[in-house]
Amino acid sequence: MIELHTWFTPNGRKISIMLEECGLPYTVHPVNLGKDEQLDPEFLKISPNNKIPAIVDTDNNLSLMESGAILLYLAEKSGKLAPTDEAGRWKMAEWLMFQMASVGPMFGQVHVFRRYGKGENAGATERYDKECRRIYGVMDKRLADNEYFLGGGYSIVDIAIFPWVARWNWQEVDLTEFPNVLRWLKLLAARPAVRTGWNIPENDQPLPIPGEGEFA
Ligand SMILES: N[C@@H](CCC(=O)N[C@@H](CS)C(=O)NCC(=O)O)C(=O)O
Repeated sequence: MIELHTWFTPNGRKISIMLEECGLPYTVHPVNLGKDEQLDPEFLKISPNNKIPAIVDTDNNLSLMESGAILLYLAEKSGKLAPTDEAGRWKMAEWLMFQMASVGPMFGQVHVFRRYGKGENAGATERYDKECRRIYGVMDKRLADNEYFLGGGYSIVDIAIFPWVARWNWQEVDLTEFPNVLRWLKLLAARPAVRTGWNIPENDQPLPIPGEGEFA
């Protein structure tokens, strides 16, 4: 049984979506970031960097922080959503690192400066907007030649990137400028597991899909 410690943020949603997709049994332990529950000494024992998501696998008592590591673990445990051939596994490592090092940190800064900071720091807003749009361009090019991020099909890489792109409205990005990303976003948003995972822990932040309205 997987114990999932999470909140309804892009990094948290990666893992609830993965658990819904791979079918492993799990329980949800909400960590309310608005109440600083990520700083609770009990939580720090499983997530020393005081961030969600984190998991405990009660089958072997292993605890893990860092969403990329958790996705790899769950893929291996379930035998799902990761390529098994050598080249495919390295492409998975490559694009997963791209998500962890570029998409997450840079889009996160856009959310801070554009949404929460209301554009008050013009220099930072411009810097991260520019980098965010550059990254959208990289993803659009990749998805022009591939239905999903990996040639072998739907994988943990798509799951890692999806919750960040699904916040295109917070980033004030016009997705019609990135038509391949838009196609891919709609493809993933149509998956029942993605919609269920988006709403864990239950929240009032619907999933906005351009041209298709919002889904809870
Ligand atoms: N690299 C980490 C980042 C995790 C992260 O930034 N989590 C945020 C929510 S999306 C968090 O817990 N923030 C609380 C804090 O920084 O105190 C991962 O991918 O798991």
